[in-house]
Amino acid sequence: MSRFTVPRIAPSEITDEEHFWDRRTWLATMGAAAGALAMQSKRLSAHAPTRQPEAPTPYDTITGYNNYYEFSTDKEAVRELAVNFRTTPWTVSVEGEVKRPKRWDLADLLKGIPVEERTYRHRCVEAWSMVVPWNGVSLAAVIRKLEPTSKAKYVEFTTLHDPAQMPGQRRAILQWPYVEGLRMDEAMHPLALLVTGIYGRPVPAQNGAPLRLVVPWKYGFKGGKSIVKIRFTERQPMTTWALAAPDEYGFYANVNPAVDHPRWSQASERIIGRFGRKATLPFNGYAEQVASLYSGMDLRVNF
Ligand SMILES: Nc1nc2c(c(=O)[nH]1)N[C@H]1C(S)=C(S)[C@@H](COP(=O)(O)O)O[C@H]1N2
Ligand SMILES: [Mo]
Repeated sequence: MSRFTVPRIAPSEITDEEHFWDRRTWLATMGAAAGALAMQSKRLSAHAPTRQPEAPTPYDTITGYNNYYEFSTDKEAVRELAVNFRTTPWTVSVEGEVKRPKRWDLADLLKGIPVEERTYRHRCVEAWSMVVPWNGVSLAAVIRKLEPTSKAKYVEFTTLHDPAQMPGQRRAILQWPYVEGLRMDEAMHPLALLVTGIYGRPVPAQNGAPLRLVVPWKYGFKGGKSIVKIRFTERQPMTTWALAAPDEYGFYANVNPAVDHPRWSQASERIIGRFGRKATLPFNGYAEQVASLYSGMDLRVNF
């Protein structure tokens, strides 16, 4: 099997986090133009949003404070426990309502799809947030390549199950393997990403190497890590957190300051690596781009 190398930008293009801000424009909240993202990033910078850009969280913080229960429920222990995680070779099995079910080598799955840079706000349901410069491919582009059938209404993402490598899986803290899911129109939204990198470096194991989902208008738990299976379904998939605590973690999980978690408020958030709190925005600040996906839905019921 071929050794998978994470698509990367040229070394000359890699900036350290201190210089990152000088060279980049804020790509996360480009309003109506979101669909065009990376290809037009130069041109769009002339139309930069009026909102104050938020500085990206330092690399060390993003990669040292992780929810990844397959390794540990202690966020600061995951990095150390994941150092030897093997990501090569890596295959992704594509199943269900799709033209050609197939087990893809990761490199082949992503082949021909440009790796983009998207700095997104990242909001955990535990009321903390970060700002992460991700590198990844448009999930919509991957789905178009896979050609789901007309019956496909949802897409399900499954994380690796390997208790030998993942000590957290030796205990039944959650039902393994970890599963997440999106409605097809959510998955096709141009903001949804399959992430392969952070700050221009390959995504580390603790953040979901070699391939993880990122859906910036939803709570972080929708972003399944280390994905080995993508399955298209007619029915709404049963997802790990909804199964573990249906009253606390719904299928939709859109960031919503008006709907509190049963055990705490969602009105504000602690910014990891900084002092103080800030008000949480509807859809994590991406309402302009995504609110129409939910028109006619009661988001208090569909939380
Ligand atoms: N497989 C798997 N994916 C997961 C989780 C997990 O425990 N296992 N935690 C989720 C939660 S609650 C959050 S907030 C994000 C954290 O991603 P990060 O470590 O890159 O910040 O990953 C999500 N994806
Ligand atoms: Mo989370």
